[in-house]
Amino acid sequence: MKITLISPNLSTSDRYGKALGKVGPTTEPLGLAYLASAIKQNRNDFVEIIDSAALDYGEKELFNHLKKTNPDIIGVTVLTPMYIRATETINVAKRACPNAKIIVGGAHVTIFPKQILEENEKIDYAVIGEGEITIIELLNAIEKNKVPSSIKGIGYRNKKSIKINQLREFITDLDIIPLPARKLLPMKKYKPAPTYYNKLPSYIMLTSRGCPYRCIYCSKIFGRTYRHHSVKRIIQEMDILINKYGAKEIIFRDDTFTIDKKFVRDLCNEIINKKWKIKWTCMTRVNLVDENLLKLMSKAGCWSMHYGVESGSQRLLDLIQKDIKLEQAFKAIKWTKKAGIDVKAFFMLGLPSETREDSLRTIETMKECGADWVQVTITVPYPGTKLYTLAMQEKTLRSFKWEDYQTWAGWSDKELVYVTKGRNADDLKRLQKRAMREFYYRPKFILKQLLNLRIDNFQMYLNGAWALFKN
Ligand code: B12
Ligand code: SF4
Repeated sequence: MKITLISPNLSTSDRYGKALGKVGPTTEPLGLAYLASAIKQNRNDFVEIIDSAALDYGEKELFNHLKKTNPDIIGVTVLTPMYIRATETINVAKRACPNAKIIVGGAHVTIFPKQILEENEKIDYAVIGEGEITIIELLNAIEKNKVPSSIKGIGYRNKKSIKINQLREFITDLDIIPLPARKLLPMKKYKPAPTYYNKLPSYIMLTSRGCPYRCIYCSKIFGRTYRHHSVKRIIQEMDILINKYGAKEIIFRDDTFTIDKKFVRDLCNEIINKKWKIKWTCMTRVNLVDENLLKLMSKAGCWSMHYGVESGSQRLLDLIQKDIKLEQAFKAIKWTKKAGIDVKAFFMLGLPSETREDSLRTIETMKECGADWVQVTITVPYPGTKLYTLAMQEKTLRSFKWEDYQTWAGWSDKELVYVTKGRNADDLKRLQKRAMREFYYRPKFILKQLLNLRIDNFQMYLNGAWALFKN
């Protein structure tokens, strides 16, 4: 069969507004690359990936492309804010290839499999959760014209009714999944956000899936059980990124990179043994690092760590079940800096019951915590999270238009999806900009960046500074 997997074109200006959109990231849709390699390993199909955002495909380009390939199966990945773009993509796909079967998957489908099938008759199958095993079983069934009633982890139409099958267990041994098929992606087109890299090419990679923590705003589509690849397999993937794609940097996009410290130590030691010049960054929690681990990570090439600090109010940290203390955050940032690693801290404004004073406290904490970079987003209750349930109960959700579910609304003309009681949307939007300006326009910050300035990062800083200035 011929299979085309598509990531819809939700552009950076759609996501971050016009000014910030210019420096927004275009990164690899790894989920589709994992699916493609699983299909290639198990079946003799032709598989291609269209990353519409990276290729900047409009409807015309997508239509012409699909008309030419004429696939039997079209798979579309869907995150919540790209739902409308995914619907447009499916409409174009059906116009170009009326007989193709449409399969959808991704976070939004995992949360709403039934609704999606109800809302869009053009969709034949919804894949729930991890897709690598499910897609093979589903393709086998489609090829044999069988009703997929016994395939775990799918939703489908049976005559006039919609069936949601039993859920599939998460994959325990991640190494059984083949390496993602990056050769099907336009690798030269990818560029992370400015604060995620120093040198290009910089590519994303995952070492694990799942997170045992319970933050109420998080869509944990890969469950609570943490699973990681073997060090051998990770080194093999890094080797490909470095030697085949010329990566100068790697961004480990795991939800929580240092859950298993022994594993991270083993990985760092192996990277050091390799004597690679590769630099890398990762994301983790402030309660999951210590001084020795950070020193080793620095020695292995880690140049930047990203921590979710979220709020300057301990009351709010407890309320969102972040399970960290503010002092822990300050300590972790201090240790990280001491180990020679830059820190980027994530903060949220507009948490449930957050007062204006709390917001201002968060902005002060941003400046006091010692981070080199910060990211300040406005709270969005994504469906499937505890926060979404809470907002539904409180009746504080203001929009069910999924395209509004963006955390950078302060930078665009988008409506805020959620405003906690007693707060005002315009004020929250203003505070999001003010937070960034107050942090990045400090003389201390500017001086440090001027001292760090090199030809290869000059443009990056210029773009970032211009985006802030214009707003
Ligand atoms: C890297 C990343 C990004 C990158 C983009 C990556 C990309 N190009 O896809 C950047 C930084 C740009 C990004 C941005 C955003 N992200 Co993000 N991101 C991630 C992250 C950390 C990893 C994604 C990944 O590669 N996963 C690994 C692969 C294997 O998983 P996957 O893509 O889900 O694919 C698997 C299955 O879902 C399924 N599947 C997926 N698609 C399909 C399609 C078919 C046909 C089939 C059969 C199966 C299938 O099979 C795949 C293999 O198992 C995830 C968290 C996570 N752990 O997944 C969050 C996550 C996906 N992001 C999230 C969010 C909220 C956002 C933003 C909206 C945030 C914002 N600023 O507003 C934006 C939206 C961007 C957009 N394009 O719409 C949420 C999604 C919630 C939701 N309801 O949609 C997640 C789950 C984080 C979280 N824990 O809450 N993100
Ligand atoms: S926000 Fe991070 S630490 Fe919290 S549950 Fe989600 S992945 Fe885990």
